[in-house]
Amino acid sequence: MREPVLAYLALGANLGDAQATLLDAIMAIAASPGCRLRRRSSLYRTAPVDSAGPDYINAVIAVETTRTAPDLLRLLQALEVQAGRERPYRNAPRTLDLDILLYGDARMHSPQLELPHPRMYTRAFVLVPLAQIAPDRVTAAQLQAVADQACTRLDD
Ligand code: A4P
Ligand code: MG
Repeated sequence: MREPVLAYLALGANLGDAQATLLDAIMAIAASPGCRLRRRSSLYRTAPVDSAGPDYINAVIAVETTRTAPDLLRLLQALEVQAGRERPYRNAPRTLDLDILLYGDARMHSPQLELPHPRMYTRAFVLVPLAQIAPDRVTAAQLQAVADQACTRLDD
């Protein structure tokens, strides 16, 4: 049995009932073999960054997992497909996007998987919910750098 690793996952959606889709996805991840949900942020309403369409709903969760990082990504991609995800073009509006932000302290640089997620530090929709559940993983300066991006915490 592999040692469990603490991974941080980002969830985003801006088509359909985005809030319900995110909550369903969190439950599906929590129920998946080799995954244990440790923390979940609030849901946030966020303005699209480098993307079009309606506002997004975003959240971040911490998952303790015995899956390898590539295997965790395969699970997330299967859940995206189940939620009706289509990929007409990069950054297209989507019913569900699931990204791995951090996998322990792992660093990986393949086209299939980059860790830490290469764009996480430029995005309030990632940093604000991540700071809520893991304040030690985000600095005040990093939050300050994205303070101009609209990111509103929803009651939940
Ligand atoms: N990939 C590489 N590294 C990773 C990783 N750490 N986690 C590869 C997940 N996937 C990773 O992803 C494209 C490829 O990235 C995959 O084949 C995977 O092997 P994708 O999900 O098919 O396509 P995408 O979502 O268009 O690209 P990506 O890179 O996920 O987009 P971003 O950069 O995450 O941006 N604005 C707001 N407010 N909220 C959002 O959630 N999301 C995006 C997507 C843009 N603007 C947004 C939001
Ligand atoms: Mg993605």
